[in-house]
Amino acid sequence: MKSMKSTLPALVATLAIIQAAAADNPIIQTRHTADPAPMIANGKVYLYTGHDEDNANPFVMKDWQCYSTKDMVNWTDEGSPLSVKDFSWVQSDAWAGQAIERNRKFYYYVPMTAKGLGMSVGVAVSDSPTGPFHDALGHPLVHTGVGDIDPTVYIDNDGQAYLYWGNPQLFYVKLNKDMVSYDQSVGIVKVPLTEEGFGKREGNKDRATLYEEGPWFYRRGSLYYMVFAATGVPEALAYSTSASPTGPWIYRGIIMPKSLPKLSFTNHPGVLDYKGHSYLFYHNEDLPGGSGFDRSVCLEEFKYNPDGSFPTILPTKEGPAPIGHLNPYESTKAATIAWETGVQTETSATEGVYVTDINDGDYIKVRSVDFGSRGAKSFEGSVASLAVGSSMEVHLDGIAGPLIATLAVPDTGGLDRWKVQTASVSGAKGVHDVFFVFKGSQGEKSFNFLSWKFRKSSR
Ligand code: FUB
Repeated sequence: MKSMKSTLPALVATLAIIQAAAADNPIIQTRHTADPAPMIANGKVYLYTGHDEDNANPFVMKDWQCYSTKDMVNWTDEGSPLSVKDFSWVQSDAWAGQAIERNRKFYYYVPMTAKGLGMSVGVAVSDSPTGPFHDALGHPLVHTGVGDIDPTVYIDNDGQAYLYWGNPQLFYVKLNKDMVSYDQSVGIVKVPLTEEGFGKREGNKDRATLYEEGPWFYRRGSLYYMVFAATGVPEALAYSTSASPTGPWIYRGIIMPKSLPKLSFTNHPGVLDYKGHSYLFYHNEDLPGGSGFDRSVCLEEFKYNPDGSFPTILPTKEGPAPIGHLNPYESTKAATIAWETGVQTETSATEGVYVTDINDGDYIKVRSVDFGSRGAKSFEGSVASLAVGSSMEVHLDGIAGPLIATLAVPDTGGLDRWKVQTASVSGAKGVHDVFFVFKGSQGEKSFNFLSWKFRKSSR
């Protein structure tokens, strides 16, 4: 009979393989995120999210967050591009916004509670998709007094930009070319919420259609889409289409049903076509500590039906497959993460976003890393530490998969004193998921991790 000792390595290896194939939804694990709003710029996807503070009830949302990716699985934390503190006229509530690029400037439309006024939509502007954004006006862009939340923005092929928003009403304005004012001759238009346009809701006189909130407006081919949170809480995702940007709308059905396990009482769509693939972003409450007020952004790939209609999209634990490989020979921010356990991110004024709160046994997974046929000969990590004896193991395809490098992390003189450490590498060829497994000598906060890269073998 084989001893337990001899079967253990095989068991560990099997578990490691299962781990590598495991789930990557929710796509952000370092904090609770909500209300996803994807945007393409510079060939990348930028994902703007709300930020649910931990243990909130009701919502506690003070700032927005930004992430970027080129492969739809590894998300780089770009930090917080905007906060309610950036608006002098705002009291609280960094709710669901959306950003868009026009003439190399980025405009971020966000709903917030204005002092003495209630929910209003403001607009912030930046030269970079990752911010910092600045209040463009010093006052709300739109305020009707009737549920001015959840702005969605789109620039049509003829250059006309539209901003839709609202709960329980749906409003729009035609934005001027400056993107921070709107056509006063048209004014604020209230969309007729008809049964034909937005479906029928039973038993609610005040909300007779399925439209609730969270509109996501865009054009695909000749069809305009209004995807929205539907039915009242718990919310489904549904959609309507139109031949024109201003309706009339035709209700087309439910995309993501409500009351599925782990979905939160709200939901919020973000829809994107990128590199020939179609994606639906939404949120659930599936992270540890999750709740209806501590939500997490998730992602599914889907295919439109040939007539442009949506299929039913169900939440998965897996999320989408990678659509590209990560180049390990370019410097990569440590805050580029497909999945992690235990770590957090913070932003330094000089270095940007780094990984912190590293405890013994925590790990980061980076997916689909292409080492090429020659493979890697060394690994460099920029780290900062106040302790001696910490290290970082680099494994392939699982936390207990093949160990290709061990990086010693010395006392660098401070948790903000960065030092590039080097380790030799063996056995890294071809495409693999890479796992950085942290070994802390001091338990909590053993060291900080800023960036990494591999060096290629010469033969
Ligand atoms: O995140 C706060 C609010 O919850 C959003 O504005 C709504 O869309 C809902 O997700």
